Amino acid sequence: MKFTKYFLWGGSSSAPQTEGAYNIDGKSLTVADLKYYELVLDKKKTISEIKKMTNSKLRNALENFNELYFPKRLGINFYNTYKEDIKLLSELGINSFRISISWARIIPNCDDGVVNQKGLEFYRNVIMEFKKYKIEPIITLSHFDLPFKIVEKYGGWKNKKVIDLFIEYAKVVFKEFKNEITYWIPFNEINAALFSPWVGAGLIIDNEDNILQSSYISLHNLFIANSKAIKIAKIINSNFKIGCMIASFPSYPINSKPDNVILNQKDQQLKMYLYLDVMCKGIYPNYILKYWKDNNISIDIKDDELKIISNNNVDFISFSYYMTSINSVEKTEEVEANLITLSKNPFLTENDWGWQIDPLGLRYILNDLWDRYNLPLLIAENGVGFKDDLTKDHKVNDNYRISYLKDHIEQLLESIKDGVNVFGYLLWSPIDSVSSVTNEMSKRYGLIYVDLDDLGNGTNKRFLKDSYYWFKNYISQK
Ligand code: BGP
Repeated sequence: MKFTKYFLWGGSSSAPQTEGAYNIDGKSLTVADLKYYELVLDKKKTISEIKKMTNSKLRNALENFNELYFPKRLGINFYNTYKEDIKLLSELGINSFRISISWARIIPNCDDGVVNQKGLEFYRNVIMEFKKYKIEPIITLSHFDLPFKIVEKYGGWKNKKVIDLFIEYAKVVFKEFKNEITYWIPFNEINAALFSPWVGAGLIIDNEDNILQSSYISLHNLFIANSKAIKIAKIINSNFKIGCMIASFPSYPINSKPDNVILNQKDQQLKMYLYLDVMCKGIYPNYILKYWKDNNISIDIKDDELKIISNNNVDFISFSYYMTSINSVEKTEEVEANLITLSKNPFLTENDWGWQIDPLGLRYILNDLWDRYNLPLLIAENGVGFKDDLTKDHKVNDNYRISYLKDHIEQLLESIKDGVNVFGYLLWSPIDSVSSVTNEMSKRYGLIYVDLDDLGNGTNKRFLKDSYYWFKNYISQK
């Protein structure tokens, strides 16, 4: 059995992790531009500490604006190298690529309606460059780079006014690219609002009396924005396909003890199903209403907002898949994943960051989501971070990455045989970029090596890893 010729083989990236040029051609600051490289100050910093934004960290970032190192301001300089990079991507043989557009490039002041033509021009050039090679661009409108002005002036996504500001931005982009783009994803990993409130919702942790409540309020506003974006998108072009995107955290009960099984079920509701139930079915399920009540969380949800959510659901589901975890009522060994802390499964191996490798988990989540929602599925991110060694003759022997990808793609194929409707597989990420959470370069996902280190030193040249040749050959036979 083969993949159909329409299957999207591609890659994924984000503006803050690749573009650089953070203050060029009219772009304003984003929440990503204010994350300095904390591991250089303290190697022992945990992911949970790094991902949080506090007032003292923000002050430090603003007061030492030019002294501290902020990796996402440089990215991999894609703003200037996109032509060469897209050429290398085209030679890989892929037919789709997911990029994100930075709101701060399009409407830098966020609330004055002034559209920055240079921002639009950059993305038009990038989109046309992909199209030149017959690579279908897939667009995310917000990938962990909320404009900082939204934080300063409105306090982040917990403020309902942000919904309309986002819709103004979305409208500009939908109209501009109404003939070029089919697939749109309004928000990357929308569940990050709960698990990583700075990048997901623009919340400063110590400004909130009840961060859990503020995160759920923000999430509700994100859901309204998602539905309003769908509504407006379909008016602009009824052929647009709009998808939601979550970070998937599939998990297994540690054993068949009923307490563990029910714990696992509750865990999956809060980590994954809630977001999909709202964006795919248009309802707030009872389990979340009960959870809010039990935890004294009060959210002002208006009837007309529920109506918007219920009337405007997504066309497809996209998700990132990196690892699975387990649930147990007893304490077990843990690992910090990109957004949350997860319990380790003793049957799995792991990468240098302790992220567990579970190809079968991909088949499991694909079947699970298809059975539950019956919507086409797109794997928007899958890959693994490793430390790579560049040899003197500029090669990277990354058999570990090849094994990872091969095993995952085999399970993807199994899920298609199971009857799952999955229409694409996007690698995170074909080209090395700055890590989303830890802001380091040495956590490399690419098939293309970028010669930059954690402090931005290096030639910034690109070199092809062994996995590049392997992947190219592999997909050409699929
Ligand atoms: C997801 C993000 C990506 C990506 C990935 C890997 O949460 O959507 O932007 O970076 O995680 O995480 P990291 O780069 O921190 O290893």
